[in-house]
Amino acid sequence: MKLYSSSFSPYAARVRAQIRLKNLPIAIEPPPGGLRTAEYRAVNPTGKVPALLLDDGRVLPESVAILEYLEDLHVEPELRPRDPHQRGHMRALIQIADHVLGPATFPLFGALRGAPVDPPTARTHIESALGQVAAFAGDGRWLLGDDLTLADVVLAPTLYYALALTRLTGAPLDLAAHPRLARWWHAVCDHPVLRGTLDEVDVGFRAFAAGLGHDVAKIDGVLDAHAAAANDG
Ligand SMILES: N[C@@H](CCC(=O)N[C@@H](CS)C(=O)NCC(=O)O)C(=O)O
Repeated sequence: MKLYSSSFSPYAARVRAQIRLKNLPIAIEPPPGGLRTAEYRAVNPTGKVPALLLDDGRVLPESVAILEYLEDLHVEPELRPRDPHQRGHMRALIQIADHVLGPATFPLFGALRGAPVDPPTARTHIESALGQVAAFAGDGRWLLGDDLTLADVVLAPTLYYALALTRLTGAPLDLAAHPRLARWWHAVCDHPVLRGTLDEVDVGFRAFAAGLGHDVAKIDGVLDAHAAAANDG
């Protein structure tokens, strides 16, 4: 099997983290021909990353579908709670990541390219999305308790972007205002696999933002949990 991935993609990062957590023999490669190319679309018609190429040549797109597929195929270590309610809860957090928090960050990608976006307004939407995540987070080290689940794997790169984009566009998110999530971010940044994967995202995103002329020093410390509170610098 092969995972087509880009370092900066929060969607691809989820699957890379899962592959490493489960120690799966899946090669991680850039999309053949590059994103949006005819060559890659011939392999994966969505043209997006991630996509999983199976050994028989079939392709599975969409990060959450890939995460669930790999969980079904390789159960250990389990990244889905066994309790049906907890499992539903995990999926609800994933939906919030993809349909609420992620989309709240999208305007700030536009802002990086000069679109007329008001960063404080975007930050308000992000804050509200984080409120939803915090409201559904349980007690314990991870979002659903003491065990790491796909909810953590999915939300970690999304929160990275919420922190990095708000800093870069001049309306930094103050994670200290969300103590439950600040505590969780500590756990994420301390976890070797999650941290290593987020470091890749960080390197890729910095290169992208620097290419657009942004001062990427503003992102320094995002992955140092103790410093992830607002940084006006
Ligand atoms: N819903 C998809 C989203 C994937 C996605 O948007 N990937 C971006 C990179 S972050 C991409 O490949 N964009 C290329 C394009 O839109 O052409 C998933 O969860 O896998």
